[in-house]
Amino acid sequence: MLSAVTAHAQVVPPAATATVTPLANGAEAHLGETLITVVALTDDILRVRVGRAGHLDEDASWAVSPAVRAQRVAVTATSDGFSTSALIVHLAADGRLTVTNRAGKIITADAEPLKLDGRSFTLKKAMPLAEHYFGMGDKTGTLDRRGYSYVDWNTDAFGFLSSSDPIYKSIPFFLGVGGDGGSYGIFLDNTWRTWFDFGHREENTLAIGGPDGPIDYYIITGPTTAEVVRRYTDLTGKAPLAPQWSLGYQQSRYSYMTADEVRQVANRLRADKIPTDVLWLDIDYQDRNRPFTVNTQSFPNLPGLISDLGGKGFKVFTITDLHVAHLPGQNYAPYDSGAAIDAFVHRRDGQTYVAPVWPGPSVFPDFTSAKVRDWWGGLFKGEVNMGVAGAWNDMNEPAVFDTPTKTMPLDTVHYIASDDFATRNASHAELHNVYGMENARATYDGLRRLRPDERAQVMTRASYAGGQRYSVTWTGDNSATWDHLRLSVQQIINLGLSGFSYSAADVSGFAGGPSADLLTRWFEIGAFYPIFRDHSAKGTPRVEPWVDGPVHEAIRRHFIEERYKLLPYLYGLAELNSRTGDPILRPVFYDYPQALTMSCDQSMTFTLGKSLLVAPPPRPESPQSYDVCLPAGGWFDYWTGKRAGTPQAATEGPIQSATQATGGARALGDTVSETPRLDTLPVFVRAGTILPRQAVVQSTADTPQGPLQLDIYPGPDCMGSLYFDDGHSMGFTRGQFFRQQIRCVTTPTGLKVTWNAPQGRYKPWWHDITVTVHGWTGAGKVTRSGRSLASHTDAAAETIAFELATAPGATTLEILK
Ligand code: NBV
Repeated sequence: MLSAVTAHAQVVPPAATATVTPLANGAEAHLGETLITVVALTDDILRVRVGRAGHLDEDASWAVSPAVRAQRVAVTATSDGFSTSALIVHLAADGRLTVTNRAGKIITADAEPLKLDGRSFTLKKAMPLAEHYFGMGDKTGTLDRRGYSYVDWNTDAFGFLSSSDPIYKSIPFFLGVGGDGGSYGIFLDNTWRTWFDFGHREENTLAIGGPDGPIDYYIITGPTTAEVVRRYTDLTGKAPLAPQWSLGYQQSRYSYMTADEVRQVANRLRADKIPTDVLWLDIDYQDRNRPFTVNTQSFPNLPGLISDLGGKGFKVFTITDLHVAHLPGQNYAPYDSGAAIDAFVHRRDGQTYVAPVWPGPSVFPDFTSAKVRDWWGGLFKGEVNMGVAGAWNDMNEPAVFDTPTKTMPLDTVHYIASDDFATRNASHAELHNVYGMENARATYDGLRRLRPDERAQVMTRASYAGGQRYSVTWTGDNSATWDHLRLSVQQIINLGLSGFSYSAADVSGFAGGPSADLLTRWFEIGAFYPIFRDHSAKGTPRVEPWVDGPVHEAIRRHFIEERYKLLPYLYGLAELNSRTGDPILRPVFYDYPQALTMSCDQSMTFTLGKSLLVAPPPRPESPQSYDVCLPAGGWFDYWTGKRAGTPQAATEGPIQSATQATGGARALGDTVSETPRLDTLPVFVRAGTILPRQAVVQSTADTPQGPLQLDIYPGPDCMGSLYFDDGHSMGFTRGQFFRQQIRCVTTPTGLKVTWNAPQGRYKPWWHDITVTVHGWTGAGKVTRSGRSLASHTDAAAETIAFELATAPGATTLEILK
């Protein structure tokens, strides 16, 4: 039976039988009027395009650059398709597509032939029982998308629930994980209102469709999940390396209403020794909510304020919404200069589209025109001159007041003059979902042009696939509930798998007011978010770290400080992300595929990089004990530095077996039982980690006092990397960085630690290094090139520690029993 979504769909005329024709880099099939082409961009990435009336739609994209789309790899033709070195592609007589690996295991297969009805389309894919689905950006629901359906339509979703859909972003990309052929992803590059149904309406059928737009999708194969995410970001772009200060703690409020209030908050943060890097100014710093203005009554000297704050180590982010106040003839430069170049979106009758948002009647820049983006980016000159560090683009779904659809009419006319699109008018129905991304792109490019040697950062609310090239994001107007705290972790994990490595959720919840316990727990978990920002709505109780008294403040400070200690590790992850696309915050199965089949409730568990596993209570409001399944290989407790659990093979008792063996030192993972306490959060370190940390600073503007700390947790594949640069300029692109790999191997006599020669020309802040080896019992002796180094063991802590007075070049140390 046809589901409701596809009730009007018709099967492509049954008389048609495909003839498969080889192409230089793929194959094509003609089915009556329909043309299906499959080409191999690489051995692991296929692009599938369907032409409805014998020819393909325009080959253009907001997400995938022309150079990437032009990539091709040689293929071998077969009777019904082709093969690459990794994949075999079959096109059946009815046009159904099946992709297998070279061993013949199915990666993804059409369950039914494509259905077309006019411009609308439905693709149905097989949905093996073992497969689970992730990605799709900030979508709500659960971590796993199986059993849910979603619509991609960027929506201002104030007060959204964990079942609301659609919300702010449209990232039409998902991963299938757990199937026979390995992990894969499908990215539908269609900006119209599309939908994805993961077996919700029709059991075990994955259906994808839309009313219009190109049928143009990429099959990205792994077989590992990490390879799929890396390849998805090869297609849609890597996030630029963030400034280091953006990894610090950030304090925001809608709104700090006056300069004095901002100073008070800043002073209290410093007085209470709450490390903080960024303060945010929301819409009330502006004159009557007009973008690119300042309310000089309440902020009489904004540049002076920013400079004073800078002196105390704070950066300032200001909000600049896209809606320009409609103020013709009133000397409002953003309107006048925009009108002069016809920069605003039009109504169907050719008039400028005017609609109410924060400033009152407003006009909307046509961000799909390169000329308009340039103009918009140039408007940030004032902010840059004031010393603003980053820009916040809100409301860019775009949100419009007083209309039931919350956005502009679908027939509003945008202008496309950009990238390799044909220059043309286009409806809002086509461009709605990319509007926010192009707004952020205009802002980002503007900031980069205005300050060419500084890294730029833009925080956007709405976006599309590839938006990570221009912006970081947050999950919008969440609420101060335990449910939202839970949801935030799942959203940030899925955003990371969807290219957005840098995301935040408002710590405290935007709407409502958290209990003291909820706020404290949110600080603890937020301290491990990629972007850590406390933000709350007007009219709600205040939620700065101190609001519930000294006991709560001390716990919150402790976690904020811990984040600052971890900055060398976090910044290393940011740098890795900029090259590979590996998310900073990941689902456990990203690096440990066995986690997918573990018995514990893993819905709140995540890893930061491969080495740290953070395991909040799966029901964060509940005092009940819970189990944490640690992947095989061995783990240490981050807080005590001691081994966590015991190998199941070695002992019974409180430790239960986890999953199937995967080889390695500890074939079976441990299960650790945790009893929630408000002042603690279980965090584990992978055995085989060399973790760099630093002394606490009050902001990244301060130089950490003391040595670089390296904690070695011996285990399989033991390694760590050091990455340092100046944290803010583009110097790292010209060799101004410091990179060093360190490895360790357990030997019969102890441990061998090898430093590779460092790369790059940057001199980091540290001179000496304190090395602490964990899991060390008994006496020990450290030697470097045959000479002994002073060391001390701590039997209670099970460590041996020593100092290196000078940063080692290529060198090997031995720590002997
Ligand atoms: O600019 C005000 C708020 C902002 O604080 C929030 O983070 C955004 O998501 N903004 C929405 C507009 C009004 C929300 C009620």
